[in-house]
Amino acid sequence: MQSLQKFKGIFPALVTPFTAGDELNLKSLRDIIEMNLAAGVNGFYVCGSTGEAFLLTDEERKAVYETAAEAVNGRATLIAHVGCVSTAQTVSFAKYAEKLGYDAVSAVAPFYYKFNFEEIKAHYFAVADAVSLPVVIYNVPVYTGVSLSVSQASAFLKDERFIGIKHTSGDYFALERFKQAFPDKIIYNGYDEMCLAGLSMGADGAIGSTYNFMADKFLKIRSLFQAGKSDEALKIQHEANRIISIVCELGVIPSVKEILTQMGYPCGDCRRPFALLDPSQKERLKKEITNKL
Ligand code: MN9
Repeated sequence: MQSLQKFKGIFPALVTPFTAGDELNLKSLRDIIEMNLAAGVNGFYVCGSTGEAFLLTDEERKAVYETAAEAVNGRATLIAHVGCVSTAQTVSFAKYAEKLGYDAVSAVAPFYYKFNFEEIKAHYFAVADAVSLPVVIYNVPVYTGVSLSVSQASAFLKDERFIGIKHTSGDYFALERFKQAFPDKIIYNGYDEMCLAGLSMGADGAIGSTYNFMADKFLKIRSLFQAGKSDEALKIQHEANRIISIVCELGVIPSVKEILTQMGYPCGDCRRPFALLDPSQKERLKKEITNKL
């Protein structure tokens, strides 16, 4: 089997910055990528939930894939999240990512219509059949309503084209079972606030929203964990979780974008229906997070 080493580690789920006029701010996107490369991240997850994928037009989504690929230029691993409700659209984004030289594609389960597992399976296999890139399943029950069981995950992982799962769930029993059943595959922890829990149950890496602005903390958590220093890793997780509590209270994506804006990477607002942060909330993020980073 191909070496999956390059898929391990800490991957920011990139935000999609907008201008004040609600256009893509591709300069900020490049700058955020550069700042994270300097921090030492292992790769990026492009156009995921954090990237407001479902609030972008097809053209915008393609422009984000394109800009990220150009900006990274082989210096880190790139995973394109190509998930859509429609199989044809998902396949078309996957082909686009392949053309741009991405290392893998990933997709949420098709959502909204409560598709049955056979339908979901056919959706993912259509992607795997259409491109020669490896596929990472994105298990995110909180958004899709689809929670993959270990036997369902096996339907994918036993096929070598499926190289892993991004598991955004508090079910660490399932994470541990995925990894135990498929030790050679890549399991990503999804919830940043439980990164250390994921690593300790066998995760090979983590993909997350807050890594956009504090990847350094999670790179340290991972290396301390690998060095057997879980107690020190937990201290950093506590520091991160002070921040994540506030971010979750005010809204994850709007807060992550506001913190980046305060750091000098203008990200604009999230797209409606996301609510705007008010000035007092922005002030709180500055005082309690940005000024203390
Ligand atoms: O990509 C993100 N999960 C979701 C992973 O968007 C559902 C996480 O990074 C969370 O935003 C974060 C805050 O709960 O852990």
